[in-house]
Amino acid sequence: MSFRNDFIWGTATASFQIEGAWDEDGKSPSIWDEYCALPGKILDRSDGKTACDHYHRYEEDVALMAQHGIRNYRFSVSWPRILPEGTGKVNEAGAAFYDRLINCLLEHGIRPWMTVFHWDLPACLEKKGGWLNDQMPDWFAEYTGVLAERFGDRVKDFITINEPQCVLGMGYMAGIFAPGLKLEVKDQITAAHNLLKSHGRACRVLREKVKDVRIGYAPCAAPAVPLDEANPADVEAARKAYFAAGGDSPLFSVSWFSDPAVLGTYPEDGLACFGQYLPEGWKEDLKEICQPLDFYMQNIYEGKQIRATDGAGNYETVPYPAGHPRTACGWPVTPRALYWGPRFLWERYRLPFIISENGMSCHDWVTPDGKVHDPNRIDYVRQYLKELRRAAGDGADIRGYFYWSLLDNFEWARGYTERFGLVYVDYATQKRTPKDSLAWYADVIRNNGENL
Ligand code: GCO
Repeated sequence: MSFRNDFIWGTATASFQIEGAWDEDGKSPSIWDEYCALPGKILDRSDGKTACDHYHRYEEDVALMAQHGIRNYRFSVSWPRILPEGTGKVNEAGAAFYDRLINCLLEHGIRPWMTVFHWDLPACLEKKGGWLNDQMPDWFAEYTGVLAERFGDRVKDFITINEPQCVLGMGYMAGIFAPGLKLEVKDQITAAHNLLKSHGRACRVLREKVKDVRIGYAPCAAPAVPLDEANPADVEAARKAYFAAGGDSPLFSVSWFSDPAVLGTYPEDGLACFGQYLPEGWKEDLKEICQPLDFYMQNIYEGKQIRATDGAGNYETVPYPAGHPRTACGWPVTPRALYWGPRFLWERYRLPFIISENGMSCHDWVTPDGKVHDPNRIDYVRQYLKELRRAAGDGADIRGYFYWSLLDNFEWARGYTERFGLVYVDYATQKRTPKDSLAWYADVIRNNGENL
């Protein structure tokens, strides 16, 4: 089995994690700028003030992609760089940076994939309530409209929101991501509904303003994987677990954030638990939330093993055994997640599917030969891609794969302690060193995955 001839091979980054220039050329603070300044929030007490200095070094980074045959690049826009007040006046210097970046990508034959929102909300909007404010869909639509008008002549692929589960689950419930809130479930549901309305509004704006636009949406998950693939009960149990939305909160659910956007309904089990908290008129809102999508995407790094416990649809999660392979940040290596996740998602949503993020953190460093040898990353990606290809072979409409990430970068609350990049970044000198995995990935792209 091969990947499609037009398979989309790419790499992904995010504005706050690589750009730096946190207060340059008119950019206002994001919630992550403010969160990093709070004591004890970031593991190594770092911040995104400089990050990979991509704001100034983008040409070098684009050239690295071009030299390795990478033809698709997923990046996000910093909302407070474009609209320092959240809405209203456009910061021309901020818009000019993205013009330069997009033009540079196109000059190198690289297709830009623009993520509208990857967590760096303008702090001034959070001060007005952020996702809890019912005006957020209007603010989000206005921001998206600026991106469409300014860049839609050259950018045709947009992703509305990256990982709604982390935006709200980590930022508004667990309180370990910016802005560090721990809201009650009613407010969680309000925020999630506003986020879904924002997604829908953004889709409509992009359809109206960008000719030939293609729109994606990128939730995340740790897919449920049947312990025994040959046991239909385990497969059914895994499918049920993957789309479950009940329990204490739906903010880490796949279906709570995806069913409304793709199917135009909230999941029944979630409604049974949380429907009481939905705002007046929520059913009507679903018409605005559910907009045509060209791609359903998901960020997948690991999976959880599920076993049926009886014939009545009950199941349990089976922990990985002691010593199971794990990445540098402790995530279990589970290649089958890239078979079962895409397969279950294709069966439920019937949309062309793209892995918007997959990759691993390794304990990388530059060795005396001046190189960075990362055989674990190569083997991880090889194994995961073979499973993704198996899913395609079994009928799922798999369209593409974006490796996370092009560069080592700011890993949110873990600061710079994790290195996910295909390119090593020495943060003291900003020197880039391509890792062995970058040349390997270039070869995979050249052969369209035939040589895995
Ligand atoms: C996410 C984010 C990325 C992370 C990456 C590694 O999926 O959490 O989209 O910004 O850096 O996934 O955790």
